[in-house]
Amino acid sequence: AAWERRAARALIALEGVDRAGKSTQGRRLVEALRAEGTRRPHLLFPADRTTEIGQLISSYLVREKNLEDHTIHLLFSANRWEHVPMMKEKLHQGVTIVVDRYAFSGVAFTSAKGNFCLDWCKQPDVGLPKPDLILFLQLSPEAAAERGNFGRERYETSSFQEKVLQSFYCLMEDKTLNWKKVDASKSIEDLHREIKSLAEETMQEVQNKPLGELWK
Ligand code: NYM
Ligand code: MG
Repeated sequence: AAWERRAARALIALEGVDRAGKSTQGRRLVEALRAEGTRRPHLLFPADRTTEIGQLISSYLVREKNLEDHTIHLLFSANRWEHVPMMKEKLHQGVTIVVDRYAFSGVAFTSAKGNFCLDWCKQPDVGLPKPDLILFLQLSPEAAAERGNFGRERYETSSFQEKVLQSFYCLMEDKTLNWKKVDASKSIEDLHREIKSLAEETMQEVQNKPLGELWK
């Protein structure tokens, strides 16, 4: 419908290895957009640990529970899909959504385990709302490890994160998606300014475009 296309919405995903600053930057971006009068910008964590599926994921990450590798992959995807009706409703109302991780984390982390092809990893997330902008917060695994709190959860080792980074680079070769790399070693403030201007640029551009479907 015409009203859907007129809505000034954008779906913006923040991606990167652990400790790159995605959550900090996500919060800062939503606060800044809100302060400048953007209508109800919304921050979402698709690795939302509060739902029933999210609680299973959480107990896996903190090593309370072991789950088979395909199973945990599908649970992460299910955790995104359970948010889709709400996301679509908001986007159609013209609300901008910032997601702290998305399907790209799903693919990058599972495929880093080896024995998984990228294509299998992508399938469960095919058809999700397509981000208008994917901000890749680039930080070396060594620099990430120095930021503290590293090594408590599953996946938090430099050697695994290095493999995750390689998987992200494969995903970034897809030119049908709007990837923008940003240098996450910068100060929080400088990085915030860069991210905010990229987000605002995207919000201007997508004003009249319909919502796309990921990897379709
Ligand atoms: N993670 C996150 C996955 O393995 N697959 C996914 O689909 C998503 C969204 O969960 N190490 C991993 C990456 C992180 C961990 O995420 C928890 P966060 O954003 O650090 O809470
Ligand atoms: Mg984490």
